[in-house]
Amino acid sequence: MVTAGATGEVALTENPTAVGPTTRQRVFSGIQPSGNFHLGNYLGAIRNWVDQQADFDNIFCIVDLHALSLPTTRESLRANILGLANVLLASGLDPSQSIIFVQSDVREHTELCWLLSSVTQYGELRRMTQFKDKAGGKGEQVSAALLFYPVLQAADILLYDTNRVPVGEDQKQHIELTRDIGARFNARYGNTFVLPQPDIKTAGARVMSLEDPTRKMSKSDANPNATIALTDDADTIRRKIRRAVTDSGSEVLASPDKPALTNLLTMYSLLNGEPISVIEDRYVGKGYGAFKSDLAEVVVLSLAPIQSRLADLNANPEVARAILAEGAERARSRAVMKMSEVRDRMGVGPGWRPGALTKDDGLVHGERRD
Ligand code: AQP
Repeated sequence: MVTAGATGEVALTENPTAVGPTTRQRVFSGIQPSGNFHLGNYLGAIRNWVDQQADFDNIFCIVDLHALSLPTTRESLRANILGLANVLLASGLDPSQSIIFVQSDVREHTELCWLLSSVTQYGELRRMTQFKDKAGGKGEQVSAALLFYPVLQAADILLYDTNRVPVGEDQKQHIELTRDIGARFNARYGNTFVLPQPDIKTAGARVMSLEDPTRKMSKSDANPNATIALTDDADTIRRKIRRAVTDSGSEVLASPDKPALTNLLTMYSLLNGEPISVIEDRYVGKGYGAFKSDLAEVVVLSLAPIQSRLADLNANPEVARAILAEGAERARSRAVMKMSEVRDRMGVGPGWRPGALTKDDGLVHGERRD
């Protein structure tokens, strides 16, 4: 169904009851506080969130529960949560336009995850590429959370009647699974969830490792030279780009047989706004050295303002703490309403008791949470 929104935008929703004609489209996306945020996270996700936040009703979530799917410690998780909040704010997320909160502050995510597991197939989870990649070689030793991760992700998204999920290419399969889970629930229990669309930009959707252009740039890569961290200083960025692998030959061209150069040219183009063809023309006959050294300066200059704001925010952690606390309140008020509807549809919750109050009476979890 297609509806025109109050601000003139076109809303595409498959659950007409959940998003009305005067509502802006809802955007939800999450990011794990699992280490060093890199240029792939920025170009594939965060920058797109910032660029389009004025157009949508946005919810951005620091998904700490997802980060538990790989080994971590209490101290590093806490530090990473605050560090990530500061990265998001320094990159331009604006709490007056977007709800920014920590997943574990809204317990409805985990409750919905369990309820959705009843309409999720084990085979679907086992086939997820990210599970196979991250579990690779570890056999039976990986955490069950790694397998279950996409169900929690489906809960994160469906809980907020999300229309669009801006993500990098690596998350496309998980969003498709979210739609399958939501559709199965709707078929069994009646129209409850909006089925979201992935919002994947053509450029930057998959920034590749500097060490191996067949693998995506990833926080959990053991080799720090494979990624450009958003916190890398200028000399580190220059060194990493200088030693980044290149393809055979010496022409600066983006083509399928030049995956390393294609990756570097894409970064250059996304950061300075020039089309790849213009950049290719500039380096005809100049070789990889000149191109890499200019690319390093483009990256350094692009990250400098973010790093300067990040330094201020890191020195004032109370700013992010207050924003996250307020974001959790706003997210919770929406999640509570939705969970009340979901429990009622499924027949769990207080509805079985004679004379029990219903969601319309404001009763949730057997207690009032207004
Ligand atoms: N290399 C990438 N290129 C483009 N987009 C990327 N994203 C991640 N890597 C790239 C996008 O960043 C958002 C947040 O990702 P995440 O933290 O939830 O987890 P991830 O996708 O698993 O990212 P990482 O960096 O690989 O983290 P680890 O190693 O901890 O798993 C998502 O929108 C993702 O698409």
